[in-house]
Amino acid sequence: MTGRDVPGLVERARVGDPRAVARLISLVESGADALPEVAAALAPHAGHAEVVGLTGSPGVGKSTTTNELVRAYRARGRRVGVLAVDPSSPFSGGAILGDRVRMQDHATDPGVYIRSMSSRGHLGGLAAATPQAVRVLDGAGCDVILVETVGVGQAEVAVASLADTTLVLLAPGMGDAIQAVKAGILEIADVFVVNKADRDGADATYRDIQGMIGLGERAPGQWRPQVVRAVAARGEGIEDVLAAVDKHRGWLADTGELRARRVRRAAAEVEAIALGTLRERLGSVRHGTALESLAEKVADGELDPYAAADRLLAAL
Ligand SMILES: Nc1nc2c(ncn2[C@@H]2O[C@H](COP(=O)(O)OP(=O)(O)O)[C@@H](O)[C@H]2O)c(=O)[nH]1
Ligand SMILES: [Mg+2]
Repeated sequence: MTGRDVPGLVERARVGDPRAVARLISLVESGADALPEVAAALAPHAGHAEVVGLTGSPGVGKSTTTNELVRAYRARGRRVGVLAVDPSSPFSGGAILGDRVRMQDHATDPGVYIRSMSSRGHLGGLAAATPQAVRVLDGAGCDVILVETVGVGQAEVAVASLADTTLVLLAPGMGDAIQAVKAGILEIADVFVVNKADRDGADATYRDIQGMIGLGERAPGQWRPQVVRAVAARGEGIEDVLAAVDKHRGWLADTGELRARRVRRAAAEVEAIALGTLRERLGSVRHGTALESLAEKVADGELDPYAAADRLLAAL
């Protein structure tokens, strides 16, 4: 492709040029052909940022909390990146537009980089683009990267596998505590934030979730999810959220779990890339002869499918 000076873009991003950061994220969003080059240029600069995921039902207060966390981290002098990921939205409207407006608080702060990502226009899908976008922000010198995902099920799990620390937001009266357990969210949450604590029922939600955590079995030395109350709309409880995140961070570092998580994450990423490549190659075989002729043999009972698969892989 012409005019794509990836190493140059990475150099500019590293000194805080927001246009270079934007360009790099666009490159990783736009698809597979640019990804290897960008990833290679970023690799020496990765691994510095603390990645914090925020997830929970729509309307629970993720963006409001993210906005307040940005403010709090900036007050500590840290550079912050925000990725607002909305896998449910094929268009960039609705919630994401609202997020953009809210995030205008930080629009002129050079220490903050904010990007919304929807599922629109991702060849490799959000699941492939988001970790690369995190790498871009990491390489660009962000100390903290907040990843907000509107989540039900899969998306939440995806955020958890991306983040060092995962915050799950709940709000009173949404039956969230119960839903959380059903959806397996208890396993991914490092910190629960009972937001909208100004509303009736917040204490009950707090008690519910504490009760659920109490029921969970935990080996000695394992992390016990923290539960924090907040009124994000008024900036209340944000210091407590930060304290819980820091505590988790300390635990990650002390136990070696930070590296273990990152290795697991990298393994999943490498595996996904390898499988994608493999699928592409198999696809190209399909139009040729190898898969087709093997398939004919299997269909005619001349070969069993396992032997055929072995032959197919050997031919690659
Ligand atoms: N009462 C109350 N409303 C809140 C609180 N935090 C956020 N909200 C409101 O809840 C709505 C949804 O918040 P938003 O941050 O966009 O939720 P998201 O969809 O999870 O990102 C907005 O109208 C917020 O102003 C809170 O602590 N208390
Ligand atoms: Mg939001």
